[in-house]
Amino acid sequence: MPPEVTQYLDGRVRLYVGDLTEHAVDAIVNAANSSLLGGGGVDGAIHRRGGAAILDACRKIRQHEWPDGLPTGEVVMTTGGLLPARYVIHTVGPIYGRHAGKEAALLAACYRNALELAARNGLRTLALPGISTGVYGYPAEEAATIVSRTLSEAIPLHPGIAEVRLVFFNRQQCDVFVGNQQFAA
Ligand code: AR6
Repeated sequence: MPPEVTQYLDGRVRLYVGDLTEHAVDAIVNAANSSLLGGGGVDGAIHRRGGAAILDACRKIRQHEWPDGLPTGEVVMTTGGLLPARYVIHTVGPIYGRHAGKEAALLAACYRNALELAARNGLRTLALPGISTGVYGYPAEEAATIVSRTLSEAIPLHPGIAEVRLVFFNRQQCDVFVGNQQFAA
């Protein structure tokens, strides 16, 4: 795993460059789509490396909890299968420009709800990708502001969560985040 780049909020937020699926944390967060049945990007990587147990669990969630698909901003949790992470928290980010001005609120909801679900399940370490900043077209600069503000509010509410890792696929994405973040001092 590549080394940590930098940290915020007394080390409770740490930035990494590399592959999210390599992180041995309590849960990694998947930037899924509402079908929960897989896709490209980080979603594809998680299902490939995590194996069939994740897809099986997603199918059951569709059957029993969300027959019409997981709504944008909501979260569900499954096994991590063969991943080094114990669990996967799946969320659906907003598609940029498709939510009538509610994109920022929906992106914030993904991060806030993922932390809440993790805390409710007693998880202590989490790793998240740049939700919506790939196929879903969210500008990375805007996402950085929203994510850093959201974590600044949410992390103090969950004393049990020791570490939130933000994992960027390459150095450039990480640099954009650092240049646009607005973490509380
Ligand atoms: N590790 C870390 N970051 C990654 C990885 C990885 N292995 N792979 C991609 N990224 P995306 P979205 C980065 O497109 O925009 C899927 O098909 C990537 O560079 O994975 O929320 C789903 O099924 C980008 O910065 O997710 C949905 O249909 C970020 O992860 C749709 O894409 C998110 O890119 C969701 O689109």
